[in-house]
Amino acid sequence: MSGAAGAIALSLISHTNAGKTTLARSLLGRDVGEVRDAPHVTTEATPYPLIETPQGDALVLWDTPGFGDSVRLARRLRQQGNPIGWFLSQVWDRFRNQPFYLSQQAVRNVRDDADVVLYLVNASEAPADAGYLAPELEVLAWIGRPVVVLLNQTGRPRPRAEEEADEARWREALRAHPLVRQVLALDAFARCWVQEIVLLRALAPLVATDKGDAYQRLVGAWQTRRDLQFDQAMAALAAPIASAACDVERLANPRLRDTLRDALRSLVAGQPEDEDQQRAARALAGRLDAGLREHRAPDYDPRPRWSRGRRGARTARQARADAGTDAPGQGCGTRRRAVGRPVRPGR
Ligand SMILES: Nc1nc2c(ncn2[C@@H]2O[C@H](COP(=O)(O)OP(=O)(O)O)[C@@H](O)[C@H]2O)c(=O)[nH]1
Ligand SMILES: [Mg+2]
Repeated sequence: MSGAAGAIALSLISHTNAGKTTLARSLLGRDVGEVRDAPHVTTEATPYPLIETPQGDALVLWDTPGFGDSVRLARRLRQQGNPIGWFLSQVWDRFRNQPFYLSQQAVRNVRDDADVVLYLVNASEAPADAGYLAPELEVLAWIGRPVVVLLNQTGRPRPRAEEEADEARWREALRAHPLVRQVLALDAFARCWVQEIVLLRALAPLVATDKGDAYQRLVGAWQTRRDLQFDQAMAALAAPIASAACDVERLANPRLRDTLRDALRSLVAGQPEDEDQQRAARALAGRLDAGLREHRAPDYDPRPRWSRGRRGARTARQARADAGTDAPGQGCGTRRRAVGRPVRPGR
């Protein structure tokens, strides 16, 4: 291993329309490329920086056009002594031979740039129904980069046992392909952010030894970034909730002031609630809602913190101060408002 700065590239590959660009957007936290439910929407391989370190390391995510017409592609390649060399040397017409033209871009990207291939499959279908699977893995095997299969389109989170059964089914179906080193669930829509670090750690043994130190630094930087985002999100939630806990809404009839809790119980029991209490509850809920929107976490800045100068040194508290909001716990009383008719003294 070496301590020198390193660049590591992950290539998103799949059959066209499996969700590569969507997953790239989830991982990058911004809208890149074009997403559409149609084949061949992405037409070129594009690199996006995922994370960098102060030492100059860079982790890059490539979004690619992926494969089209895979069965015919593998059949044509099988006829060649040097399938990948032959395929890349051909000039495919961009319009008449679009699936081959775009597959060529994906193949070139894997051969020239990828350290590890992230190969997506549409896990809403059974492995046996995925006719593209065997030919595409055959093409990837000819290139020879390590492959991690990501189960995409898994749908809403389900009981863990069901998800594990799905993973086991795909692992079994992929057992015959030694280039597949891992099978992990990572749905672009339903994924939990904790899964990202699981994925990055799973890639560590697949990265070339001379890039190992750089990769470890990048994984550490990713974890730090996510921890910071988590803290910001918690602070953004805590402040308005603390304000709401101390908020007051005065009722028009002071005799009812102390009966709000009883009224809510009545409501649960199906009895009509007092109109003024309803108004008060709506006002409190409205202010909590406005507070949550107002206190939202500062927009995420994808640049590494060390490269952001003074702005990068902002803490969550400063960010809230910039937005003119209170830190959690400091809002009690300061944002208290009395809406509605004032209470007369002595009542
Ligand atoms: N349900 C579901 N749909 C997805 C997911 N990922 C992508 N899609 C949909 O699949 C279609 C193709 O996605 P896209 O990212 O353009 O695929 P690409 O051709 O592989 O880049 C779009 O309609 C996406 O909304 C996913 O994780 N779950
Ligand atoms: Mg795409």
